[in-house]
Amino acid sequence: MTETTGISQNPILAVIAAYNEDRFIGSVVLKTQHYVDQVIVVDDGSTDGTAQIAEQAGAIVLRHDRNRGKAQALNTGLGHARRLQPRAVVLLDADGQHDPAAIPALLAPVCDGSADIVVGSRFLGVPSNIPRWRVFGQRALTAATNLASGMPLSDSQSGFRALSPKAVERMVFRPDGGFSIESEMQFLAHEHKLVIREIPVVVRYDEPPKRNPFGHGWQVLNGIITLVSQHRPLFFFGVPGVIILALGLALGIEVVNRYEAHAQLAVGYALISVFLSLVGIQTIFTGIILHTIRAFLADSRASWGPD
Ligand SMILES: Nc1nc2c(ncn2[C@@H]2O[C@H](COP(=O)(O)OP(=O)(O)OP(=O)(O)O)[C@@H](O)[C@H]2O)c(=O)[nH]1
Ligand SMILES: [Mg+2]
Repeated sequence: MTETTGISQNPILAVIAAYNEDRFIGSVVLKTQHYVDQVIVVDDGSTDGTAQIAEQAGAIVLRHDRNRGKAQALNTGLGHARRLQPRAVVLLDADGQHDPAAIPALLAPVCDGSADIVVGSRFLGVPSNIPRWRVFGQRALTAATNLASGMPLSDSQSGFRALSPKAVERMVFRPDGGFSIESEMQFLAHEHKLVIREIPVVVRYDEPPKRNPFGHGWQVLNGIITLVSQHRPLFFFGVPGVIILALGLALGIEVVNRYEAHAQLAVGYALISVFLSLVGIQTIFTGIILHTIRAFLADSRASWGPD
């Protein structure tokens, strides 16, 4: 038994980040409790009755004094979960879009040790009532995350997931990560060589979107760009560097061809060619240096940190 909760050792936990979800949180907690040992709700500075209702429904409620965003809410929730040494953690949304009845299927690969992260995918052949334009946005963000992280999934933006203890240990998000945390998980999984599997889930889209979807999409995309610059600097700097260098060299070849044809040096083109080539080389080297520093830091962390 763990002293803090009175629940059996290595419990299965659910962590739910909630912001002003008093219409749904009660039923989400009650339904989720059927499938896990304990539900943890992180109330992120809600101004409605979210915290009280979640507590009455039987959840452990952790409260932020003000709205800090989903990334910090999940850091708080997973931090608490870690102290309870769970054998698995389920993440789901507080607004009733995820069906808790899918939790056993989501947990199965984690509990049998075949996956560290199981993602409930909306795009594996089981249709949900998702508006088409939202599917387009979700697929675009998935394509960007897959390309940037180097780890392909059919649905990178699903918040319905199960995590193994190893994944729970590794999932510490950038505090300003906001709604790009699902993408960040993909980067962290790639970096820490975690095994990800997907299973099909059905989600409900009965309500209109709560936030401007374009603003939301832009925020996630911005997050992905920051993530790729931090997690994969060689890719982030190397690809544009090679393109700029190739442009510079192509222009250089053109300058040489013109000189051979007209015995006259195209000074302007020659200067642009040299400039582009230098910028390209500089950018590639920036990527190589940052990549090397990152690898060095990762090595020293690995030799000092847990496994
Ligand atoms: N901690 C925290 N959680 C939030 C915040 N905004 C939303 N959430 C929670 O994050 C989950 C997903 O947020 P939603 O607003 O439903 O995002 P979505 O599902 O992509 O968009 P919708 O289709 O509009 O529902 C829900 O459980 C929300 O309560 C926030 O500012 N902080
Ligand atoms: Mg939602």
